[in-house]
Amino acid sequence: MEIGKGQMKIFYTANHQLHSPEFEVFNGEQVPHSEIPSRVENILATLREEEYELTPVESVTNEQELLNILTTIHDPNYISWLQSTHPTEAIYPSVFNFLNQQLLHGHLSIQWGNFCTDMFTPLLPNTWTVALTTAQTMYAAGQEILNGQPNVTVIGRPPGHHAGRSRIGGYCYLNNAAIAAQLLSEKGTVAILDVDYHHGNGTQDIFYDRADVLTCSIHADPRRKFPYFAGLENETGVRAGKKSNKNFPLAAEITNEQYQPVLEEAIHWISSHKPNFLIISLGLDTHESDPIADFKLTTEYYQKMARTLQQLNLPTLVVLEGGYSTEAIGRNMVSFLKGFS
Ligand code: OKP
Ligand code: ZN
Repeated sequence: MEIGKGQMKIFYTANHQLHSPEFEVFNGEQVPHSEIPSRVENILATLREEEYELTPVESVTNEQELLNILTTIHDPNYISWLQSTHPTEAIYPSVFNFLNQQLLHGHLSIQWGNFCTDMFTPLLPNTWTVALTTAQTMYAAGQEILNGQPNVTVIGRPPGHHAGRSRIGGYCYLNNAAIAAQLLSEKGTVAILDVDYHHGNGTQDIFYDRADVLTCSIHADPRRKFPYFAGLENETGVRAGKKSNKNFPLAAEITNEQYQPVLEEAIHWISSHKPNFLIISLGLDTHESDPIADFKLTTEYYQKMARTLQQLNLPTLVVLEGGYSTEAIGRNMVSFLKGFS
């Protein structure tokens, strides 16, 4: 057994393949969707080859508790609409709501535009079922942490960090990291560090006015990359959450050597707030081979990244966000997990 395997419990969603978007719309054109089942299948196959023990979460066993958490972190109107709407085909938004009214009427492509911010995030017949299973997996992972397991990883889809309180997008529907953060926040202060290539705007939005959940994101500068409308340094939180958000926007083609000091600065910022729990939004789209991103991190670097995160010496819950090289994603995940000891 590899060092660290016993210290790390790994959960995965058993039904993720039921959510399989075919295309996204960019500038009026249909392009193949990036957030596809083979991402997670590649990770699971590689982990099995490496003899990691994997625990599937098959069904939703805490639905009421989950809904309580989901309606705390998200707009209850969004959650009840998502739960009760049963599309029979893929729904893409046609018109976006730009005010705060909750007028829900018309074709589902109009209703979806009430909650959705882009044309990359279709609502599919099984989206709710799969997203809720991933939510259950996050709940189970959070409970493991509360029961004293030092490190837990969740391999699931769809990702969550672009899902905000009442506006979602970027392939995300329910904010997975926020689900665990909300659960853990009942027992202490939580820090969420988002190392996905893209800014974690949804996570930032949900906790922007709260001091009990710190949010920190290292990402491509939004002046040139998705989500475009958030992720600058001057977004630091409001009201009770003043100074509880920290953003590190970065230039293109960042290397291991350039990334490492930024990661250390992020860790320093987190440790100065003395949190009790750490959640890592792990996007593997920072890898040099990623087809939609342009950082230059190497497979070996993820091990160093994990070791660096361990300097915080906190119970740690890792959740998969992005990562679109369906060849390299499994190796990158194994490299990251090897950094835990
Ligand atoms: C989700 B996650 C490429 C456009 C991509 C959406 C990116 C969503 C990233 N055709 N735009 O943070 O990895
Ligand atoms: Zn990403």
